[in-house]
Amino acid sequence: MLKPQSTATRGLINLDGLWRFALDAADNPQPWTRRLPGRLEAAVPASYNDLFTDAAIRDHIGWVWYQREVEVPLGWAGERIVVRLDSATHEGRVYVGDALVAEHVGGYTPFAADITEHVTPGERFRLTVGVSNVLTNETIPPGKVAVGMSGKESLTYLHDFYNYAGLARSVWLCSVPEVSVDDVTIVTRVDGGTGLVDYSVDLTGEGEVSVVLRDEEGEVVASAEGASGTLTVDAVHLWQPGAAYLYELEIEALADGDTRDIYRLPVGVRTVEVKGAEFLINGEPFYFTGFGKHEDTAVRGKGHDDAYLVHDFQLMEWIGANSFRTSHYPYAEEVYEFADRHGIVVIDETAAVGLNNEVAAGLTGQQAPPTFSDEACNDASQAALAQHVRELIARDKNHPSVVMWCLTNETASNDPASRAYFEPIVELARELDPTRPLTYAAVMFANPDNDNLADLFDVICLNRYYGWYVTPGDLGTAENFLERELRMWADKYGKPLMMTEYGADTMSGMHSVWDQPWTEEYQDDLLATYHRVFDRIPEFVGEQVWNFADFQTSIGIHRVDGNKKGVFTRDRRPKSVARTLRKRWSEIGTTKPAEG
Ligand code: GCB
Repeated sequence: MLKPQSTATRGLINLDGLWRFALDAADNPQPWTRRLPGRLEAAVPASYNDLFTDAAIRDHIGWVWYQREVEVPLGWAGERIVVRLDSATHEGRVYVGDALVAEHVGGYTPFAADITEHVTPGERFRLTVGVSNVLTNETIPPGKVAVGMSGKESLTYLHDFYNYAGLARSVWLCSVPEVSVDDVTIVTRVDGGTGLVDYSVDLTGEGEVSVVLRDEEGEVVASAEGASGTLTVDAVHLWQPGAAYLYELEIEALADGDTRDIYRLPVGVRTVEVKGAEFLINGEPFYFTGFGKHEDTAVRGKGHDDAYLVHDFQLMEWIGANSFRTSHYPYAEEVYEFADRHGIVVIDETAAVGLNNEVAAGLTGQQAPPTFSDEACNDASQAALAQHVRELIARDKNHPSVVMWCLTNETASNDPASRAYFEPIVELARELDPTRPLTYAAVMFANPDNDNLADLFDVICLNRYYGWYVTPGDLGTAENFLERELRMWADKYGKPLMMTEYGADTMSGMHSVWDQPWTEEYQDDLLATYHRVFDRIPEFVGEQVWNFADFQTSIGIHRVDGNKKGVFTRDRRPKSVARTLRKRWSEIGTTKPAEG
C-alpha cells in the first residue's frame, strides 16, 4: 500500500491533532451516530493509555472512540477521496457520518477507505474511529481477556511490552485521481558500475505509465515508458550502510496523452544476499551492530513522534550503530524513510511475538499448554499472520534500508508443531519478496538439537540471556554456555548467525565493585563477555543489544516500571555501557572484528 503524498495531482490533509475521545459505554450505543459525550480529548498520534489520569481509561478493555469534524476541500470535486489510517492498534473501525467505511484487524499496518460516495467537496463530515485493544488467540500478537474472581476483566499477553493502543500514527484525508498509481514495486540489481532498477506499476483505471529516475541533484539519469521495465543507471551511486544515496523515481499515469497522476518514490540501488555464512550488502560482507528497539516513550506510549525519531537516530549514530530490528512489530513508515535517507540498516519484524506458551510457563513454573493448538495458535491465527505478512511486505518492500524480514520473535520453535504453522508463512514471504533474506529470532528454549525452523530461514538470529535469566551473576559460566551453543548452531547449519537480543536489566545510577546484576558495571561486563565470544565465531554476522532504551511493560512482579535493559534510559540518557559500545562499534563500522 503506497504511503499517501501530496503532488500536483494528489491532495493531502493531515488529520493529526486533538480528537474528541470516549470509552465505549453500554449507555451510548452506536457512538458514531452523534457527537461523542463528555469533554475528553486525545492526541493523535499517541497511544491513549498514558494520556489520562483516570485508571478506568488506562485499564479499559475493548473499544474506545475518537471523533472529529473534517472539511473536504471544494477543489477536490471529481477526485476520489480517501481516508487513510497509518495504524489503529489493534483493530479499527472507521465511520463517515453514520456509515461504516473501513474495518481492519492488526495494529501495526495501515488501511484506507474510499469515502467518495459518503462525502461532498466543500462540506464537513463527522469522522469517527473506533479502536479496540483486545487481543485473542486469533490475533497477531496473541492475548487473552480473562475474568478474575472479583469479576474484573484483565487482558493478558505473552509479550514483554505494554499493550499500548489507540491511534499511535497519523491519519490522512487524501484526494486521488480516477486514473492513478495504485502500487509500485522496485527491485534493484548491480552489474559492475551499472545499476539496474526493475520497476512495476499497477494503475487504478485505464491509462499508460511513464517513469523518470533522477539523481540527488535532480538530473534525469534514466526514463522509460510502460507499466514495467528496467532502468539502467550508468556509474551508479549505491545505497550503502552509513552512506545512503537515494534516486527519485517519478511515476506518471497518463490517459489520452494527459497527465492524470504523479507519484514519487525514493529509490536506493543496492543488493542484499546471503552466501555461505556471510550476509552481503552490495556484495560486501556486512556486520550488524545496533539494537532491538521499541516504539516507546513516556506519555505518548507508541505514538510516533518526529522529535524522538531524530533524536533516536542521532543516538544510534553517536554510538556507532549501523542497524536495528523493529522489534516486535512494524514501526511507523516515517522510521523506515528516515533509515533510507540516513543509511541505517533495518531488520523488519512482524508483530508475531508471544506465540510461545512456554515463556509464561517458564516464569510461573506451570506446565505450558501447547502453543500450536485449537485453543492457542490455530488456523485462524495462522491466517491472521499470513495477512499481516502480506500487509507488511506490501508496505515496506521498496525501502532500501530493509535488508531482511524477521517473521517472528521467540516462537516455540522447539515444538515440532511450529513447523506446520510457520512453513507456509515462510513460503508466502518468499513468494511476496524473493529478494530479501528471511530470519526469525529464536528463543532460548530452542537449541540446535530441538529447533524445528532454522533450516527454513537464511540467517539464524538468536536471543540469549546467559548471565541474566540463566546463570545470573556468573559471567564465566555464561561465556562457556554461549560459546558452546553458538558453535553448535554454526556447525549444524553453516548459515550466518547473529544475536538479536542480549543484555541485562540495569538501574541507571546503580553501581558496585562486585559483579552485581542490575548495576551499570554488570551490564558492561555482560556485554563484553558476549563480544569476546562473538569475535571467536567465524559465522557470526552481527550483534543487536536488547534494548536501545528502557521501555514500558505490563505491570507485574517481574518488572519495576518496565524493562530496564536499555543502553539508554527511557528518556534517552546513556548508561555507562553506552561509551563501551560506542568505542567497539565505531571501530567495527560494518566489518566483522578480528578475534581480540
Ligand atoms: C526476550 C524478548 C523481549 C524481552 C526480553 C527481556 O527474549 O524477545 O521482548 O523484552 O526477552 O528483556 O526479557
